[in-house]
Amino acid sequence: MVISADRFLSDLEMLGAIGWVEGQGMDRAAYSTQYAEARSFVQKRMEEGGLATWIDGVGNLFGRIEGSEEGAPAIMAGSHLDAVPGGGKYDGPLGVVAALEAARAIKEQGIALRHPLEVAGFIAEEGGPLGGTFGSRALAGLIQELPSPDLLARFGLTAEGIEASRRDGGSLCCYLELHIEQGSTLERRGIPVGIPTGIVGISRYAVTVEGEANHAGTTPMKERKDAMRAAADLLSRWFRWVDTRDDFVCNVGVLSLTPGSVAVVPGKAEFTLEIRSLKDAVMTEAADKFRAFAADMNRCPATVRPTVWKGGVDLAPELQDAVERACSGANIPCVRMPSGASHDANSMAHITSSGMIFVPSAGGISHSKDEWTAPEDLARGAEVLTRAILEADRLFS
Ligand code: HGY
Ligand code: MN
Ligand code: MN
Repeated sequence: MVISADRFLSDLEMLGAIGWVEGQGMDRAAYSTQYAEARSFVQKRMEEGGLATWIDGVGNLFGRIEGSEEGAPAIMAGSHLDAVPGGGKYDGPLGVVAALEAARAIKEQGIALRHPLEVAGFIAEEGGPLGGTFGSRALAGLIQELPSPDLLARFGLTAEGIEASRRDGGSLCCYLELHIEQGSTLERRGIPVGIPTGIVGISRYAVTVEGEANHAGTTPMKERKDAMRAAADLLSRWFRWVDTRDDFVCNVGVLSLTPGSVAVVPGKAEFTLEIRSLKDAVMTEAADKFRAFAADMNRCPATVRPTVWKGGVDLAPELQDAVERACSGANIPCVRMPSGASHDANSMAHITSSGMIFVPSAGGISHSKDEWTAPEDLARGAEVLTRAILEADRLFS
């Protein structure tokens, strides 16, 4: 092995303890104090490993070791350090700590890289008020619309900081990201490494159903404008249609009622509809179908406001091949597959050749306190990432 598996696993578990709440999972949202503590831990480990470090204008963390070729574009490897509420300890941090271990091992063993190697710990990858993959989208120059002034203030962001975090794609030759699969394909097939060929697109919509708040006891059922019941009716018609398709997935993860009192007929129901597909045209078709259902509401009108659109991306074939060579060099079986989850590699694919590596998720579980991957799978992923970095160093000029 090129890496030190014990050191890598120990760092990953120490990082996983920062923000971990027993019985609940991770509490480490972007820009939280736990996030800052986790980032400081990683930055310190980077510096102990001899990497130069910096934090950019939106809070992304970077570490860097130099290459032998003056002015050569950098290989970047990493992932994100934030977690969904109640999430697991490997979604994101696996890719950051593995990239750090690769850099340390390469430096310690005096392996002469031609290209500089940069380790990225991206911020705000998870869906949230900033739209998800925020840190990597800022780096890739994909933030078309500034967050609102109160969001900027809430997260201590500035327009200047967002602009300053933008990187010229020419300063990179490629990006590699190790990540847990967050699905069950690898486990079911008994294959230890996946090579993603593409990453789904994600679109999200803020849906509002307007009814009329009224007394929950005295208002006759036939006279109610019950926003909750109307939303439930809309969603049951929608999901019946969704079940006739297999080329996209959708989720309603947030729903709120106003005024939200047990004895009041809900006057308003608001929810977030998320649609994902490998094909952007399918996302558009599905959204149009949802809008048609929403337009056909008898007593409680519904509005559908687009809030996020991130198209799907193909991952670089030359990096898929490089990862495959890294696996065969270590006699590790692998399989190419799409990614149903989104990743920072989606942003990075807009400015540089980008590739990913998956390792199995036990039971396919993720975004849950029960997220788990066997230590040998974690270490194997870090080893493949390290070898893929060496392959990339030979591949790119
Ligand atoms: O939601 C996702 O696909 C990713 O885990 N943020
Ligand atoms: Mn992730
Ligand atoms: Mn995630």
